Amino acid sequence: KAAFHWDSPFLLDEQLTSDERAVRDAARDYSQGKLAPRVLEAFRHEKTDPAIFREMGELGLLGVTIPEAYGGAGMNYVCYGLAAREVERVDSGYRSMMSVQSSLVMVPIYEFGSEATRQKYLPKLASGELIGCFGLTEPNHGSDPGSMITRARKVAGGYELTGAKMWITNSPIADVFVVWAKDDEGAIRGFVLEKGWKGLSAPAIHGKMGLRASITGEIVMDAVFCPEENAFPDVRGLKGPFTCLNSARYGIAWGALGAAEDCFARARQYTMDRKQFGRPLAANQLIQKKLADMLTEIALGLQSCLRLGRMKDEGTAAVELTSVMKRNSCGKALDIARMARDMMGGNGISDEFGVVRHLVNLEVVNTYEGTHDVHALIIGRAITGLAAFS
Ligand code: TGC
Ligand code: FAD
Repeated sequence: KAAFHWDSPFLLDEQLTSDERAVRDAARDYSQGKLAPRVLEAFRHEKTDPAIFREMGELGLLGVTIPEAYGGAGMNYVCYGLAAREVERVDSGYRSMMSVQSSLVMVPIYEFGSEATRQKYLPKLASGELIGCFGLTEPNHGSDPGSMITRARKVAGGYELTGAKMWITNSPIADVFVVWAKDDEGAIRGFVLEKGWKGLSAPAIHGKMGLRASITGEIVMDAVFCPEENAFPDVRGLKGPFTCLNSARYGIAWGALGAAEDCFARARQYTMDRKQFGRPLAANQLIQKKLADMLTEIALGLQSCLRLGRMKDEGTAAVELTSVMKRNSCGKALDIARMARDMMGGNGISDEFGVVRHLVNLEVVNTYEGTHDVHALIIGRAITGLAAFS
């Protein structure tokens, strides 16, 4: 009789190559060894340690899918997903820092930048010497970025950018800003700005109740001059930013399940250890049902993420499939974190027990990169051919 493994029912390991397992192990060792010991203080005091970018860079965790010629790791999408899962097992904020740098800053520079722009920025972003951010959302345009009002006016030798971006991960500590704005013809274009350029500022947003280990801010542009060579030359329209989101949303699909796995493991251990009515909580049917539900959703979710990763690597993944997985992983992880919190009673409310931090983080993860409902509408449009956005 084959043995059942509650922590990996589909034997995920056996479906990975040795390279993929090595990336996963390196990301796990770093996350558990270096990130886990500092997350509680970082979260409590809303402290983002910029050194984390250099640490991740040294390990090759920034730009996992970017070719080695540009400083990336040149690995496949499965590796990227496995790394996101390990980092987010500790905290969604740390995965956020990694995925913005990798998918939302390095991917557009690699996909849309000129050769000179790639050479100038990618190696230093890969090493973590430079920190990047991605500005799409505006104060009045979140789910509907196509209505953005930030403008890039053509001037001699480049463009002048005016507008504001809101809720931007990494922006207060960023050196490089990938921002999206409409040109004189009304077409959305991408621009690479640098810290210190006249008219550019990035004030921090304080008081977040989730994702507190990851700094978030605004990007304020008051007639910022961007030279022609820092505008992406060819890409126009939402295809530009959405290409980056396809990669980041995929990483989130894996990452959110890493957070869910941590909640599941903690709830399992807690209910095995804690006794009420003279026996372990885990001996009760209601508790076992919750554990069974958690295991089932995590196992099915991880298996589907692996399949999506393989399809991305083969080039057969439709973008809507990423919406299916981003939405499923975030929604299910949020349910699992809530269940785990409940199973740990009063202790579950304490940040020292880990799960409530995942819970409030996952509220954010369920919202950014397209809300749970917006992804339902993307899937609904693919099913019916009818767009329900407006
Ligand atoms: P729609 O008509 O759907 O598309 C306009 C153009 O874009 C193309 N396109 C895509 N291209 C590549 N990949 C995709 N996934 C694409 N989806 C659409 C499409 O083909 C079309 O091209 P063209 O050439 O025909 O013009 O545009 P819409 O305005 O109707 O879209 C509506 C909707 C809801 C799908 C879209 O706006 C949306 O996804 N909204 C959600 C916004 C969002 O996800 N924002 C994320 C901001 S970044 C962030 O949150 C980072 S957090 C990071 C962290 O900390 O980890
Ligand atoms: P809204 O679009 O106003 O949505 C509010 C509610 O209305 C949601 O429930 C939504 O599902 C619903 N809704 C919207 N439209 C419809 C519709 N047509 N039908 C039915 N329901 C609808 N953005 C960046 O560009 N870069 C970043 O780095 C970044 N990092 C972030 C970090 C954090 C901590 C947070 C909180 C956000 C971040 N975001 C970032 C922004 C994020 O992508 C947006 O918050 C998200 O896209 C939702 O936009 P919104 O907040 O304006 O909500």
